Amino acid sequence: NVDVMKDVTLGFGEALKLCREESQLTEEKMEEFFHFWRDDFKFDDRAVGCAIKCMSSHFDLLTDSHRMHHNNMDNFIKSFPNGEVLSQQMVTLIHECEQQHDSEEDHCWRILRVAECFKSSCKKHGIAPTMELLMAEFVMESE
Ligand code: M21
Repeated sequence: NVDVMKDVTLGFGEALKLCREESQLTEEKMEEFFHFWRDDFKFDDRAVGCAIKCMSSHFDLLTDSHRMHHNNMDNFIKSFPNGEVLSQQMVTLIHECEQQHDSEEDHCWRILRVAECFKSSCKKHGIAPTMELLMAEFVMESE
C-alpha cells in the first residue's frame, strides 16, 4: 500500500513543473512534490495549495467547484500498479477532509488544508509512503 501511494505521489508530482508558474511556487519552497511527505513539511504557504489545485486540474481531478471529482480521482489512482487496492480508501479520506474544510472559500487555502488533513489521515492509516522509498525511486527514475 505504501508502494501504491509512492507511485501515485510521483505520478501526480510530474505536474509540478507545469504548475510552478501559475501557482507562484518557488523551487526553494518545494523542490519536488514528494517532499510533501516529509515530517517537517510546512502547510503555511498558499502557493503550495495553488500548485496542488493546478496539478489536480491538470489530471482532471477537480469539479467546477474545485472539489475532488470522485470518479476521475478513482480512475487516476487505478491507473497506477495495484491502484485499485487504495483508490476507494483515498477517495474517502480526501472527501472526509474536504467536508472538514468546506467553509474555507479560498480554493488554494482550502485545498492546502485538505492536503494537510489527507496527509495526516494517511499516516494514521499507515498508507503514507516513507521518504526513503520516495527518494530511492525518484533517483532511479531520473537516472
Ligand atoms: C495524490 C498523491 C499525493 C497527494 C497529495 C495531495 C493530495 C491532496 C488532495 C487534494 C485534492 C483536491 C481536493 C479538493 O478539495
